[in-house]
Amino acid sequence: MKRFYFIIILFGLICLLVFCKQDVKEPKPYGPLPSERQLAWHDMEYYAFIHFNMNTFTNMEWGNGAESPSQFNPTELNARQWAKTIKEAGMKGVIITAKHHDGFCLWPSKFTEHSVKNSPWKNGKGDVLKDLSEACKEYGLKMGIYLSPWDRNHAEYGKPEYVTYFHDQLRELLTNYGDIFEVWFDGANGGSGYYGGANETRKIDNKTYYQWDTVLEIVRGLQPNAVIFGDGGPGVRWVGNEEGWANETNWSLLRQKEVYPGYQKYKELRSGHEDGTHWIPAECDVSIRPGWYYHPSEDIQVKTLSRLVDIYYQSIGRNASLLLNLPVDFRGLVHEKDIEQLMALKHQIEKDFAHDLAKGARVTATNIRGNHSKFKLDNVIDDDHKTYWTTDDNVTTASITFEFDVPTEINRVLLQEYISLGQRINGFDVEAEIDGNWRTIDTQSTIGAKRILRFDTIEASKIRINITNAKAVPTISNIELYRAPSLLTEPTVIRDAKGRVTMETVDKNIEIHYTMDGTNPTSKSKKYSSPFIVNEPTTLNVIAHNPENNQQTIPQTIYFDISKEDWKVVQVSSGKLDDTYKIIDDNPKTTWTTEKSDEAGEIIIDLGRKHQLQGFTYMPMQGRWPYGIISHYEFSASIDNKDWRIMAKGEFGNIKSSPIEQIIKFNTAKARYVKLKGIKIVDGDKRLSVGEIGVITKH
Ligand code: FUL
Repeated sequence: MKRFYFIIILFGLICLLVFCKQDVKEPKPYGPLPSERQLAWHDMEYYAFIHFNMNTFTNMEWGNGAESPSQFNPTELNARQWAKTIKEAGMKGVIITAKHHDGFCLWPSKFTEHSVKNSPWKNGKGDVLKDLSEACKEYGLKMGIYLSPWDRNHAEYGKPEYVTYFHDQLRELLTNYGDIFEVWFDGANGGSGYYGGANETRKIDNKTYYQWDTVLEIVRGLQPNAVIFGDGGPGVRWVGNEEGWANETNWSLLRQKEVYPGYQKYKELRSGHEDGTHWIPAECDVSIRPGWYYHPSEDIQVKTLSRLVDIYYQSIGRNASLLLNLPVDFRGLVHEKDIEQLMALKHQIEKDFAHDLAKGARVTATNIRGNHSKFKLDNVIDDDHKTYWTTDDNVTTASITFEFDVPTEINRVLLQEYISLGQRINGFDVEAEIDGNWRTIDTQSTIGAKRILRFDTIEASKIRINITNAKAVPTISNIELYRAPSLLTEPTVIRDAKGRVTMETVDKNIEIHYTMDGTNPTSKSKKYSSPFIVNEPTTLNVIAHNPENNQQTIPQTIYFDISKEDWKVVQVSSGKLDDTYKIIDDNPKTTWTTEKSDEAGEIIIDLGRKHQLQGFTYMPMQGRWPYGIISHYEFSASIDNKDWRIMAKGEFGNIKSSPIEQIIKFNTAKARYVKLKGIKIVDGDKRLSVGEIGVITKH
């Protein structure tokens, strides 16, 4: 009998369990939701922009439309090299400037003569879009197109005829090159241009002129899976800067009706609109160099690893995607320097996310929806982004705790909401139990598709994530915890005009070691701790060393000549005298320039005492738009500022393309005064500019 009751009770319990389980439903979706095509786009995360077009050959950022197709002539164009690079860098696709504002088309459009078909490249038989789409197929990349609405070449720009042309070209691009994942429309618009020879200014109404409804129909009809990028989407929105960052608070939502191409309050796009009416997530577009297009002078300005790492965390780590631009050069190749940095970034990110510590931890939560396995906590560590953890209805605050067997070092937390049901969380913090005490590590607002928090390494026995504010029950598909290694980058070594040498690394856990006797530095060499004085000619050999894993950078050799403490600029042919300290402040970033037309600008410096000179250095103006760079010089020396002897005269070869420090040696002479004269200035500019002047002494 007893056995009978037992079976009945057991049966009852099983029924109850089955009944309860069936009762646990998915939470209701909340707010605007992403479409299937947007969800596929979210998965892309990191993809390349390629700016390559007429501007590559004219050394411009914006051509005015009067360029001739004959100027487009890459010598080694190889789209497979682009695709291979992009794939190896860990990116999932590429968007190409099929047509930029100057109107030149990289494909042989049947609607214009202003295209590759009239260029010398492949005798007019080439098609860059075709080459790229084949290369993308080969390397498993998705392809997108940038088609500038503004066209400074087209004679009918501003009239309805141009809009027909724009739509026709869009159809052509969306028909002939396979699947397109994103169509990119730039906000820059209207203004001066060539316009078929009219050379005038034309204004259009950004909201109405291009007939965006028709554009949408064309894209949806021909490429239903493509998202449309614009200031206000409708598929993906601009992030409101071209520097590669979103705000920490970042909603994938916009009040769509308010935002149009060329939106004035574009800074709002960095956070989106919390009360947005549509799902329109942010994309961070940024170039690996200062410019979007290739300029040889920017070969020395490729973004550093630490800058790229910051960009990664401030875009992908802040609920946005990263569209990183590679300015393909005039050979038609991604430049070696850019590849080097791309791969450095890839390897660093791989190291940062090498070992997920959440996987080995015990996980508990304050609430699990219906205690049902469908919403179990394992879902946040199971690598399946389609499963998620969530809470009972009306429970919008909850905590998830990870407990380690032994205290564990952590400096990254990665979180993902299950966005198919909407973006819900608007407040969370991370706490750590350190030596038995709980400490708040970070307090933040939104999560979205992906959020990564970076913080100083802590050793914790538990990590707790508290959802403190959610618009509806939180749904979390993924949580990862990492201990990323310190970022090992070359140290920056600077000396100021007083001879004070300062060394710095981006990560404070990295050590700097150096020698001053010409030997190779190792981690056993003198460790840098605070600034020191170098007044006499000295060669420093420097490395950065990571004590965590014993890795170090390749030694850098830095030469400092006599310090400039006693120097004075005593005469300049024009320009402000009280600004002349910028010539000798040992800071190449500060620039001094002459003010007016100065046929042969010159600068006289008093070195304070006599030295045996055997050369001089000239650092041209740095920065994005330098001017006044000396191309032909004359350098003289004097004991008394009266009798002058010309020590060297000539040309700074290639200085326009490569504005780096120029080092000119001459026969030794004793002198206290030196004079640099600009005989010719780059581009025939009337002004003369100086980033820095130095001397090389004999010792
Ligand atoms: C801008 C354009 O004007 C730039 O030339 C570049 O194409 C960039 C991606 O978008 O607004």
